[in-house]
Amino acid sequence: MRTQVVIVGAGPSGLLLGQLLHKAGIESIVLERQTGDYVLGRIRAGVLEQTTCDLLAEAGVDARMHAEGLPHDGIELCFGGARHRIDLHALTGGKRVTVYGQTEVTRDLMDARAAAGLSTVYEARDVALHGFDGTAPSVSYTAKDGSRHSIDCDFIAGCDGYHGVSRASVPPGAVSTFEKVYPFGWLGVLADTTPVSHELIYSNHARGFALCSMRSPTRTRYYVQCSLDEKVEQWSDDAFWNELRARLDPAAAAALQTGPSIEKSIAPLRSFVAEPMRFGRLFLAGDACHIVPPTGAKGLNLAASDVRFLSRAFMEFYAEKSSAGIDHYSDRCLRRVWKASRFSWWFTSLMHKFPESGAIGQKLQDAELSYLVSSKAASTALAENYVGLPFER
Ligand code: RFL
Ligand code: PHB
Repeated sequence: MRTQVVIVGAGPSGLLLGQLLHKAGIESIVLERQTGDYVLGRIRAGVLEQTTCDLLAEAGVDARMHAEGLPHDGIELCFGGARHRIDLHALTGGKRVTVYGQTEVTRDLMDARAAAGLSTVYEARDVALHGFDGTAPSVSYTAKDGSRHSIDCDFIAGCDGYHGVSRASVPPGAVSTFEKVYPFGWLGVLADTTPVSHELIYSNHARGFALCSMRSPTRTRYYVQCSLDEKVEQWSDDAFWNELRARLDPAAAAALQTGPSIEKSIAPLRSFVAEPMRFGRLFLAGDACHIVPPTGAKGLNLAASDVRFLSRAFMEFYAEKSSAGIDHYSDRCLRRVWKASRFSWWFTSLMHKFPESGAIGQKLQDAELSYLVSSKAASTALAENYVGLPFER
């Protein structure tokens, strides 16, 4: 078998790259370890920056997002028993975010790929990358029926997430990693209830952080900070709702609608960056080379920004015979990655209870939050990062 680009991983990064390349007449094959249903069952991100929406439009998969996505012009910060609105739209000269689940983005991309008759190999086992330090790379895998295959290609795109094979295939001496593991996780619940507010609420509370998000006007996604040793089975629905209610202001607590959970899971929080993002003819994108804690809603958006640079680099290579985009890929991505990592770390540090920082930690957070909502300069800094920084060349 031969194709131009082998894409490892059919998460949002891999599928979006495949779709953009297809639009540009570049062939790809996607290899995914899991089944399609498994990929769709992972409940993850919910907030899309305008630049991510624009890229979905460029890929031709924006119809349902426009019809069903919820434009949000602000977020609310809750602390000291009251909520304070950050007017994203006014503070950024008219920018906003769109609430549309990663599951839906993935479904739209899968549908588009199937409609175009493009090849995705699900349940591909033992994927192995070969020869990416030379000019003739290839990728081998074992198919569902047990047969072994090899695909020759021009480039390999490693879009296989944090635990994938792509980054792990790079010689350890060629990559530098930077990591911070936070001493807590997020317990998330999905439920068919009416959102407590029409905008997202990020709450700093002495009991710990809480976030009220949503997927639609009738489906909520809520999170509470939990300790790392807690197990999801220990959390009944009632215990979750009581804990969430206790971390909200009185008006939100009174308005909170509860119901049976559809999904419940615990996610650890980490900041992680691997540099560089290119190794010869292997390019890493998305969670394969960086993880941000979810507080700033940046993970999926960063994945999309990598894919934007990578798709353009391949288009330049094939259409203009120029390797400039390929040569600049890693630097261009990393500038944005570090800024989003900085923002996600800052917002996480501001909003969570850190077991070791004690009473003074809470007082300092209270002071910063109070400054943040009363200073236009500070609110603007939050807003312009939240909606997504502009692209640099
Ligand atoms: P993914 O989604 O992990 O997909 C990688 C795919 O590669 C496959 N794979 C392999 N395939 C073949 N061979 C192998 N050896 C393979 N190893 C792995 C995997 O099965 C998988 O299908 O990475 P990708 O595509 O880079 O996408 C990244 C996003 O998923 C991630 O950044 C976001 O979900 C992060 N995130 C959020 N991002 C936002 O922008 N906004 C948010 O509001 C937001 N909220 C969140 C989040 C992540 C969360 N969790 C659970 C970590 C909320 C949560 C709770
Ligand atoms: C979500 O809806 O899952 C979500 C929203 C905002 C975040 C993180 C997660 O910051």
